[in-house]
Amino acid sequence: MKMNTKLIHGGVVADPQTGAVSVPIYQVSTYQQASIGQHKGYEYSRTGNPTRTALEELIATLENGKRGLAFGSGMAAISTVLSMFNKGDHLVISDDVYGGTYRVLSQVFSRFGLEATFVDTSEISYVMDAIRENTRAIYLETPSNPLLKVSDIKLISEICQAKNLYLIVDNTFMTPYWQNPLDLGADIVLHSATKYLGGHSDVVAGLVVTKDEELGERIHFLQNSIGGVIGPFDAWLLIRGMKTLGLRMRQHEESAGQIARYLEQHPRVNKVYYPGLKSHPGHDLAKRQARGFGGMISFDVGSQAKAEKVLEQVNYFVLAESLGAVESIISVPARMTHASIPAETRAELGITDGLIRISVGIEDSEDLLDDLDQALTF
Ligand code: P1T
Repeated sequence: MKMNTKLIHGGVVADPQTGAVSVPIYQVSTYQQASIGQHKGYEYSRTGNPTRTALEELIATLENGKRGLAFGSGMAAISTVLSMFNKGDHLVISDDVYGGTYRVLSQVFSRFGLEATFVDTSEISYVMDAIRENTRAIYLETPSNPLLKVSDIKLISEICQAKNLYLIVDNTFMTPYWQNPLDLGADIVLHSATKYLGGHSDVVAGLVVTKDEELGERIHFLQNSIGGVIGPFDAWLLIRGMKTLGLRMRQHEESAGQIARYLEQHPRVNKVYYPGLKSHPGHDLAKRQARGFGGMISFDVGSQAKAEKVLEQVNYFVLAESLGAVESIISVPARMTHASIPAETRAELGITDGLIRISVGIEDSEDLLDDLDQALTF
């Protein structure tokens, strides 16, 4: 099955009871047992729910993995995966990750003794140097949020294999439509499904896919123990959204390419970060390991005041947190999604106060270009 066919048919079969083509929303918390322990595969909806199962099978198919698991948010998915580790374990993680991932590691899991070193994982020597005796996993976000740095999944997976480490990849920006980290050697892939997978700014959700059953069982144990599961209605909304992922991703990318090229030659823009640009240091690697470049662009206009001016002047770009929706979204990461990263660290990373991040929607690209053109007049 090819990708667009998988999006329609993967994991989602007609309801055996009625033949309903759309997976029913099993809005139920518990299931009748014929006698103790005798049930039809479901006993309690934290442990499993048929609507959730359809979604979990769909994402496992899309990511070429063995087991899919669905959560109430991307952070619930990430936190559950991080709960695999023990006190005294150590992770090497991309320095340019979503602010919430940085926060949960530096302010929550650190209290339980999980150590983390944040490095630029697009530089392989930094990854090697950060590995310690107690390192258990490498965690990549590629392309990263918000600077779109590209890390070499295959090369890092070889390091992980040699050193017996797990490789975890946050594939939110690419989605399985463009990139399949498990095929490149990762053990676990995770998503904020709130973004492109849902695609319509109407659901908060997270997904995990494991390479093998054993890891899947371990994470299911943690999912059931911790309890951050997705509800049936949100699972259904995601399945519905994901059917059009291919159509949306192609449009996001086509418009993003046009906009990135426009921004690159704009005199008021100091720097553009988009892996699809030949000038991007990760361009060749992105071409090798992914089938597309995605719809996220960051660009630097030089100061907070100038960034604010752009944000005030745009009409079609919605000023908001989040990304990956049909509507274009604009934000200033330093003061929004990445505010929980200390200012000093942000400055070192290049997440300046003048850095603007756009999630290119599926509106007509001419309108988006005109909108940016009239907004870049500070
Ligand atoms: O928001 P939530 O569904 O809990 O997902 C967290 C998350 C995980 N990974 C990546 C790469 C993300 O971008 C996010 C959430 N990001 C935003 C809300 C944002 O605007 O960047």
